[in-house]
Amino acid sequence: MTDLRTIEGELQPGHARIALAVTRFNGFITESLLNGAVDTLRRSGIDDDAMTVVRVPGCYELPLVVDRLAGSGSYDAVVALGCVIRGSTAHFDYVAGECSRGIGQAMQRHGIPVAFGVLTTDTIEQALERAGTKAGNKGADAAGSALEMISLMRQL
Ligand code: INI
Repeated sequence: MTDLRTIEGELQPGHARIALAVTRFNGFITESLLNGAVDTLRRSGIDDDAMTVVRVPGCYELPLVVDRLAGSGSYDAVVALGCVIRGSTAHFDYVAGECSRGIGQAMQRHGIPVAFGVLTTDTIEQALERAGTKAGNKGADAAGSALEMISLMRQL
């Protein structure tokens, strides 16, 4: 470590309003991502009444909804949760590509943190591993990133 002046976010930013946009597609995975995210937020002191869950058909629709939430002025951060699993066609590439591109654009357009809790995997097994089993819970990780970014942005 250095003695340089350093600014960094913390995981307990105090009061914060958070929207969680979660896809119904691959719901057996995304519900676990949502549970992980909510658990992390609660354990970091976020009240249930400061959280809003918004259900979205699939990852292709996430950017529009995230953009609306991020621009509403009602939230300090948005957590986007979804799961795209590769099939035998190019569909995966279109859905996953538009989803990540659009979510990134929404964050930059509105200037509030949007956490990317979207799994993009080759197999169902890889998705399960990242939804609360042996590779952790990427929904929980995304919620942690949102909290850290809220705290960081308040200092910058
Ligand atoms: N949506 C997902 O969230 N994950 C997927 O894996 C997926 N696949 O593979 O098709 C998926 N497709 C639906 C898409 O997001 C839209 O909801 C649909 O095309 C209607 O616009």
